[in-house]
Amino acid sequence: MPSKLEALNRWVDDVARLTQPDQIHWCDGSDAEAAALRAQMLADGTLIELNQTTHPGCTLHRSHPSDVARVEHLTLVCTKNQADAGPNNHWMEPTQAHAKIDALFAGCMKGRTLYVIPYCMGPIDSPLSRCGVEITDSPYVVANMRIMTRMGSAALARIEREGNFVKGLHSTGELDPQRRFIMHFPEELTIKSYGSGYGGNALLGKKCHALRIASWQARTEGWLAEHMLIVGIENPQGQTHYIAAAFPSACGKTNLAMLIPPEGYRQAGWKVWTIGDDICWMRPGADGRLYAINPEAGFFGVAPGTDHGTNPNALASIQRDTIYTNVAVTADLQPWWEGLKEGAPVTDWQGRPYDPANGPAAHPNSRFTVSARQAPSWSPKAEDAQGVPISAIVFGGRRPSLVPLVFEARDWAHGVLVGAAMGSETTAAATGAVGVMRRDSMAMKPFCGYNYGDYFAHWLSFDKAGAKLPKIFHVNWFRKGADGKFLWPGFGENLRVLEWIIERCEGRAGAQETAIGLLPRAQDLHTQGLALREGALDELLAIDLPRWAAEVEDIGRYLDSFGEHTPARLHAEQRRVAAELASAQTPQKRAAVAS
Ligand code: O2Y
Ligand code: MN
Repeated sequence: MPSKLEALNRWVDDVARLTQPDQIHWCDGSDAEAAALRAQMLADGTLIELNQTTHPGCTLHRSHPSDVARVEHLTLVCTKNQADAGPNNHWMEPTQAHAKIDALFAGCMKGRTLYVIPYCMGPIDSPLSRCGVEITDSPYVVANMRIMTRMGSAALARIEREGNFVKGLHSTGELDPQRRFIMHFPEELTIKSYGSGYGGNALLGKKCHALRIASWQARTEGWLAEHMLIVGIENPQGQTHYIAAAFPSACGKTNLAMLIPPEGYRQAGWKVWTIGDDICWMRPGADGRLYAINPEAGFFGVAPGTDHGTNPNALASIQRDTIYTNVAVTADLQPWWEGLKEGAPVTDWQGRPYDPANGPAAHPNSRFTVSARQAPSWSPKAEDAQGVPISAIVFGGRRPSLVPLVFEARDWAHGVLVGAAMGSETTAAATGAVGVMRRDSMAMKPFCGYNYGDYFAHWLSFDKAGAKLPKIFHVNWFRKGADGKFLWPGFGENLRVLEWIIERCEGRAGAQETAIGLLPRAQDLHTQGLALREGALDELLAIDLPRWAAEVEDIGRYLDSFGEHTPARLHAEQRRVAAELASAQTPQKRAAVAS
């Protein structure tokens, strides 16, 4: 038997009996195995070799045109009681769900190889890490999982030692959108995914395990599994603060995780260290602080928009040994996407001669898969078994109006309310309805594996005797002026906001107490050398009290939507902020405080 763990062998046997593969391959994660799989995929057209002079080791995969993104309406959380999944999840009763998806799996691997991928989410020797095994019939998934996780023999050894693992069963099936499901059974620590070969639907270590299943495990075991980047900010004195930040998908998490300091900051000695760009697991340490690991080992980043100007570190990372998915290519087979200044597309993401009449050359959700170690900003602390101590948690969304550039929550419970209320206003491109508020609590709406009300209660439970919790902040890089233009330049300049956040954590920066939280005054932010428009900073730091009162009322209705699962403490916090806003609308001015 390939494994010393009887339960694992039994599960592989059961799956093989159901899916009937021609052969079974246990992945060891070796270079030889990766080379053989690559050769096989180049031979059968699953991968296309890109220009090996400009992009050594890089390949391109074109997914089925109907299989290009996560599919939230087909993503289910299957708990015995529907209330445990909550109104934030699509739900199916587990017995019915197993029957439905097992019927799809029956015989689906005939003529194919069944790959067994043992993997570890997080450093292989970390007590914060958790293991899983993905069974798949896709060699492309194997190649991606090798980059995105610690995969192979070392993971198998840990699984055999611990005796438990998350089970993930995946088949690309016929890639028919009518026969596609991504099902989660958190009570059984099991995932079943059928009919998609793409990203979050197929690389089961990522969203399915590290967020949906892990959030459930985290609640049971007293930790947090979050949709957050982790970044280290080193000041000129050589002290590094680690920040965990949650933004909804496609709001620039990878850019912030790999931020390049503005020239003046670079010269002064500021450095930015990337720990992770998408997922963060946090747990209280013996000293009461929260310690975080990035459970992933690579980046599955959005290609369009990545360039020297927006994310030079990402661009530098993906010049070699990268799997590209659904990008366009130039005449000399270099990868290309919208926003890349150099080169021009001749073949689009579907392999057709590029014609602007067919839409963008690269699919808007086209991706690169690359080892995190290839980022020039990659932090060696990302391998630390105990994780990094988190000084600040930052929430943010796309809020063209109302929400200031940055504010600090007055305490943990207020911070949980701020995270619960976060979200984005829709743009015309997304839905057709402009300016509609879509709340996405802690950026976990598509990823929380249980009832959001219970999740808020879990967050609140960290505030207990002995805890030395991070401060919580909210940022908004997307505020627009009356002319519809962004008021804040964003990208590297965001470090100025992070500097204030860090100095607040150190007790060094000033702030003004307001009804919605603590805001920097203009003089508290370092804006030297920044070409802001006249009045922009005042607008970025202003609070429109009547509109905020309406916002907080809306937050109250949102909390009500989770019924009795929403903790009373959070309702009380919402009422406290509403009352503060009501009293702030009287003429008395609130005192400005310096820390
Ligand atoms: O569409 C997909 O399958 C990828 S989704 C994704 C990938 C990397 C990081 N974040 C996300 C996300 O949707 O949040
Ligand atoms: Mn994400």
